[in-house]
Amino acid sequence: ITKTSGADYDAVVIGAGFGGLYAVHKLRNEQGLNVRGYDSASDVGGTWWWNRYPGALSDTESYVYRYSFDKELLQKGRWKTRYLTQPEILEYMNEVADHLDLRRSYKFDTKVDGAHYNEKTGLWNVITDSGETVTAKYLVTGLGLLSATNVPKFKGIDDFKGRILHTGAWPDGVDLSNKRVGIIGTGSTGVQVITATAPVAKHLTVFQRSAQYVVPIGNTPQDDATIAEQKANYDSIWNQVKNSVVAFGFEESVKPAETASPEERERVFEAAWQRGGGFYFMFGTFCDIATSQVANDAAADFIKGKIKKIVKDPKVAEKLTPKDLYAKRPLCGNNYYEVYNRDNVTLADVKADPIAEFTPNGIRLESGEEHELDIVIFATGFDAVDGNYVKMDLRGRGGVTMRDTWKEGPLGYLGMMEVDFPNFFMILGPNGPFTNLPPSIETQVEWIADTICTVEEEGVRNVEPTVEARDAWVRTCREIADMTLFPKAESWIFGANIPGKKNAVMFYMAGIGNYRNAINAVKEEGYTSLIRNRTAEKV
Ligand code: FAD
Ligand code: NA7
Repeated sequence: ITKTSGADYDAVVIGAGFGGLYAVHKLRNEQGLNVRGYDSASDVGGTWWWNRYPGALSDTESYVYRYSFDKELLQKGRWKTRYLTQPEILEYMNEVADHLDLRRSYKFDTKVDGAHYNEKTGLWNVITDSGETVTAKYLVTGLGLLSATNVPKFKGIDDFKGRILHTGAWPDGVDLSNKRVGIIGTGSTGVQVITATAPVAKHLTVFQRSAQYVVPIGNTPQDDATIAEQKANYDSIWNQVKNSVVAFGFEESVKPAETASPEERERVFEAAWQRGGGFYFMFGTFCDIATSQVANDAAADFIKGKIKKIVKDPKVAEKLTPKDLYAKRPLCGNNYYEVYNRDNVTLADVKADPIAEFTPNGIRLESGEEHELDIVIFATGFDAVDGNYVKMDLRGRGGVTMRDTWKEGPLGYLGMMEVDFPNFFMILGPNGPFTNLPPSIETQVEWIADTICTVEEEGVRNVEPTVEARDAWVRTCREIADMTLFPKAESWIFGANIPGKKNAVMFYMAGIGNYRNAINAVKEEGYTSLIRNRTAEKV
């Protein structure tokens, strides 16, 4: 790096999840930069440091929910089941941090309140809540796309005498046994925490606003022979993953359901139901479930049929049956619908009878029905993708704020850069790939590190995308999304879960293989879409 920049650090990295940790490794260990990392958490792990709720696990298969870049780490990997639980992932991330000696570059328990680009110095001023301000030439953000918690406001919440918890900020030492527990939310997190809580709580009341399509997770034990085979075949496994669509370690189907016979559809869906896995059910069965109404209806009808068979009380089964498309993040769970056959579980349909208020003893619905509760768990999700960016006081050229830049919805070039934010790189920023995330994170961090290396070699003072390139990328993401059914379902993928948030495309939905080709082309074409200034700017 040009040591003439005069900055305290060559790069500041925010976040110590999969993204931030790999960025610190690439920039510090491989490129020799002087790097400072921050995280508001007390240690490494990101998502897996914060989300300690009962039942928390990844639904990406264990052998591909990890970094691929380090063969030694891959061979050391330990797992017992098809999916990794939160404690196992956290342990893995600690192991990575030790193995690569990453912790010494971090300040934990430190939130970055803001970062301002100074055009005179060409540096970022990074302001933390510990009162420290540092300067850096590059700002790399791994703030997490499912990280800023969404805590809906309810009337009377301060009067509630019990305890309120959010799954995404779960404290240690919570005991749900023998308690009257309420869970608000039935997304991916809700499904996990509901199935884990029902067997231990005295009573569980689920407050469901949207009924969901949930297939079995199939978290089977993995025998040594399977694991040894996965480890022996990592080169071909990662090659497949990085050239696939959703990067989940299975071959996506190439067969359309539209033209399959009813018998074949039934056979394929039933096999997927027995196998388990939400992304597999949506993308491994047929190739058109996310794009064709006919195929989508077929998959949805199959799941609706299962609900009817599994849930004993027809009234409860009806409440659990979704009315909309099967076009949100695909969910899977451990005997999810069976939970509602338990005597200690009540389903409150809060779309039909909304939550009116919290009372000192629990939650009262608009009908007047009151549920007495000791603990209420908010499984209400996140202000996804841009949430942590607009929460920060992030200011680029001329003091322009990210909040303003994204007021009509988040933009972003290649999911990594933004106009008027020089020397600024996002990991999993808006309009990045919608996949199993570690391989996409690696792809982005490698591209960011390559870009920094190139511009440093060229003696560039600052780099940012052109408006044309950014707008074209955003347009491409919109066009691809519009080819799918996803924009027609209301979920966090398009910002629909946050009251007042503008509906916007936030992902590149053409898959990791195409994404890798697109960003590699930018590099191979000599970064013509990036403005690279070599001289001091006129201010
Ligand atoms: P994160 O892990 O979210 O890390 C971001 C970090 O940045 C956090 O530690 C946060 O404290 C820190 N931070 C943010 N803002 C600031 C600030 N201003 N100052 C200081 N620190 C800050 N993905 C999958 O691919 N498969 C799965 O099965 C899967 N399951 C999931 C289950 C749950 C419950 C959740 C919440 C997410 C899941 N995800 C899954 C998505 C998951 O977030 C990603 O896979 C991955 O962990 C993201 O890593 P990251 O480093 O980008 O962000
Ligand atoms: P999600 O998928 O956004 O789910 C949140 C749930 O909370 C969902 O069922 C919401 O209902 C419900 N919700 C949100 N606000 C309210 C209010 N005000 N009242 C009642 N119910 C509400 O978040 P998750 O954490 O489950 O999953 C997000 C991702 O993180 C997931 O992909 C995993 O990878 C981890 P709605 O559907 O909006 O009607």
